[in-house]
Amino acid sequence: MKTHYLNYVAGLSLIFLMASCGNQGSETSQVLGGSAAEQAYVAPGEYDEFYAFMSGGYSGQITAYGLPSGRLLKEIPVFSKYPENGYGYSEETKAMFNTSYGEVPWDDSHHIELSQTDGEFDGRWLFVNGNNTPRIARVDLKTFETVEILEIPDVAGLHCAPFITENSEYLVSGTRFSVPIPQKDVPIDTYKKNFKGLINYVSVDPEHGHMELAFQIEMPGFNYDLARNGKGKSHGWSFLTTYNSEQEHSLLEVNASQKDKDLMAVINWKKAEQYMKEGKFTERETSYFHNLMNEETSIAESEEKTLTKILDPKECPDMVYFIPVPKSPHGCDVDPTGEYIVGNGKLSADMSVYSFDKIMKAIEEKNFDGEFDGIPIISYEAALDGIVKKPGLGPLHTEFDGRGNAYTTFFISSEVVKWDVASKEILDRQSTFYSPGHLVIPGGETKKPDGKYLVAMNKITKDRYLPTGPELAHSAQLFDISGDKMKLILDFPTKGEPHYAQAIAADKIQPNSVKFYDIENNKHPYATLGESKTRVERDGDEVHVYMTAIRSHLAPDNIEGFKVGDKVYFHLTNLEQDWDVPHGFAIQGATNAELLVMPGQTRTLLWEPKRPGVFAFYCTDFCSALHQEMSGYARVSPKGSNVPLKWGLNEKLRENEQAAHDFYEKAKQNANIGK
Ligand code: RUQ
Ligand code: CUA
Repeated sequence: MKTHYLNYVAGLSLIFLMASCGNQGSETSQVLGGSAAEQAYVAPGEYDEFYAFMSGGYSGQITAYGLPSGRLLKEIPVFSKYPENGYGYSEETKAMFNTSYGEVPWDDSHHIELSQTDGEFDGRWLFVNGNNTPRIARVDLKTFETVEILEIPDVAGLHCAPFITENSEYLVSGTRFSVPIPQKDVPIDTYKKNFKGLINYVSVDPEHGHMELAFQIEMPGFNYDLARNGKGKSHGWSFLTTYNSEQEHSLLEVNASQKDKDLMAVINWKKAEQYMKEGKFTERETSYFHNLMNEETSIAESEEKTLTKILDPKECPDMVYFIPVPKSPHGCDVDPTGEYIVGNGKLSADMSVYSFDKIMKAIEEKNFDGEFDGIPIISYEAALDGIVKKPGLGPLHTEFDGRGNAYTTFFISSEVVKWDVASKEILDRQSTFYSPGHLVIPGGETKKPDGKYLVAMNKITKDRYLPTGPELAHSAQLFDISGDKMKLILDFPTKGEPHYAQAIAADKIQPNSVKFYDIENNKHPYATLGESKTRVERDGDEVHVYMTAIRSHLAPDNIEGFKVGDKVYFHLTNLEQDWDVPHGFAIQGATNAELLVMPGQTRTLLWEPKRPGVFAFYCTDFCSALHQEMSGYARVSPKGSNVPLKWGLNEKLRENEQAAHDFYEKAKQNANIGK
């Protein structure tokens, strides 16, 4: 018996292992014709038509690419500290990493969701989940900076997140792992009795984008995997796939794959709102952090919250239902009309497509097939619209082109398959190299997809690029989907392990992009708004340096009177009011990182000098022809010494504003030669 069981385990693993190498060989050196290359070509100086925002997976970050060129435009740090610009190291950004577990410098980010208005991307914000220490982050698309992180309490592995509703009312977020709630010390084999899963509704303030945990729904202890919200006619409903309806806690690979069907949760969130208004919730004590960048001071502020509101489906009838989905479902996607919901069973030979109208009818007629924990299970046949027969192996995710077609990735058979949503007929299939996870079509999850391109995000790279040791960059593949057949037009490497991406027309973001921060609005308490105000102040062991940067000098640039054991705070204000002129700041012996300060912004680096001497500091960003001159010295004396504080650029300039002005004008002219 035991051997038999183990063989079964080995067999299953093999299917997935084989997937990764299945397509190697014959097709790998497919040569692209000239016309294909032209389609992805964006000439020097030209802009791309779309932004694609890719999650970083285990990098915890987001990258922005241009489509169709596949050019990397920017890496946006979100959940991981980023010494490249001081995010998470500067005093202003440290609080973004606060959680109920203390400072957490990393996470695993999977799903990008762009804000929507009336079911279309509006280009305002971008949300992304942190899996490991459950959190949701918001990036402001005016500045491409992370401005808010909200922790989600009492969940584990926030994979099923942060799926947005059609007017950005909520970010729906389910727990991947069920856990004891509230957390307690219990034997793991009491799973069935003690473990529960929470589905979280995080509201988004329509004006400022601020997130708040509105309510949590306490669900049976399954694994909640992915979700989508209804749109148009199905607006007000959420659909979430689950696996492990077996409620096993070990060797899930086998034990959570026993049942023929798992369950998709169907939630009427308008009903949930009504129950919230009626006060049908219970409050639970917990702890979670809300970190928000103060727009005026540009300093992250952190607040611990201690209460959540829970809705129990047993007390709230007509709020939650289940529908059976064949075999370990993963993706769950709603078409642009809001009528069709695609449930992809990873181990199922077919794909089930459900009809929203039929689901509503089944609910009305109470066409149920029993219940689970008091939650009615809608009859599979009653909810089903139709089946896509033998589309491929290992279906994962589906997006839509707005012309009635769906595109699904198949991990095991390593392909993208195009099919007709209404007729379920398969129209085309193209290999990907290799084993795609998610795919993205610009606007492909909205009411109005821009069905021109499709990007498959592949999990395995193997022989697609020059080898770079054991680890290869993950590959993305761009297809032209404007014709009947999909056409591969570009391969490009990505950063981290992109799970999902969303792409949006550039003209929804580009006009609002901030070029520099208005220094008039800089309300940072340690800002130095003008070089005449630069100074150094001591308060016990703390020393505050009010420093400015403008091409091509830091002021002050000679500082004496630091002592071993001091905590020196360099508050650097970049006085530039021009696009693309950040200044950097680095000092020898700093054990954190550098600062990269945007024009008009103030950022602070803590330096704790460890030994006496004279230490150089300098600007790290090649900002002008005289960038190399942009440097200075800090003199450190032994602890207890009485060397007085002294600083300057040039004493004469500090006293005489006109002389200073002339000097800087001249300096600017010199510096601009090189820019
Ligand atoms: S998942 S590769 Cu983390 Cu969205 Cu399916
Ligand atoms: Cu400022 Cu280089």
